[in-house]
Amino acid sequence: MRTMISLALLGISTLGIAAQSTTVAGDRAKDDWKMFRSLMDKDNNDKISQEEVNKFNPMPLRVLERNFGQIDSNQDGVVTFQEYTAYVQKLRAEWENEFQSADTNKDGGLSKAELASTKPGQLARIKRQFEAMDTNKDGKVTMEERDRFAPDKTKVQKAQQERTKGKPRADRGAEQRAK
Ligand SMILES: [Ca+2]
Ligand SMILES: [Ca+2]
Ligand SMILES: [Ca+2]
Repeated sequence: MRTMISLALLGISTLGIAAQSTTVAGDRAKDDWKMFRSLMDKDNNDKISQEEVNKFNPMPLRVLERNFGQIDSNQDGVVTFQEYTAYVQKLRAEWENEFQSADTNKDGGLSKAELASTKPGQLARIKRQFEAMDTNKDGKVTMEERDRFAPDKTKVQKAQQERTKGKPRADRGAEQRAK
């Protein structure tokens, strides 16, 4: 009799856990879905296509997440559009300065030789994707070429997957941080 009761109790509690995890999963999925829809569902049809996922650029979100304190320039705990705009403009100005000081012969473009004499972390994307960015193949990347450049995300992701394949997780973290 006692065994039956405890079995019955066990049954109830297992059911309880199952029901709970279903609810948790359901809630999480609902939250995630809301986010996907607001960020990616461009044609607003309550479906997310592979193309919509590929087109989504998570970079601004990461910038906001990582630099919230800096972007919130008046330190009132909220970021406004004005604060965000000011931050993006500041970043751009810094980047343009970097570009211009790297352009030692002042011809408006960066050659491989000019890039080679900058610090490793500077203008990293141009260094990494020089050939693809130099669309007119004149051996230098201009600001305009860099601005127009939109990498094929699926190719970039594939390349990243190839590079991280078989590596232990710790290494991967280090690589991410080094970027
Ligand atoms: Ca603020
Ligand atoms: Ca130059
Ligand atoms: Ca060029």
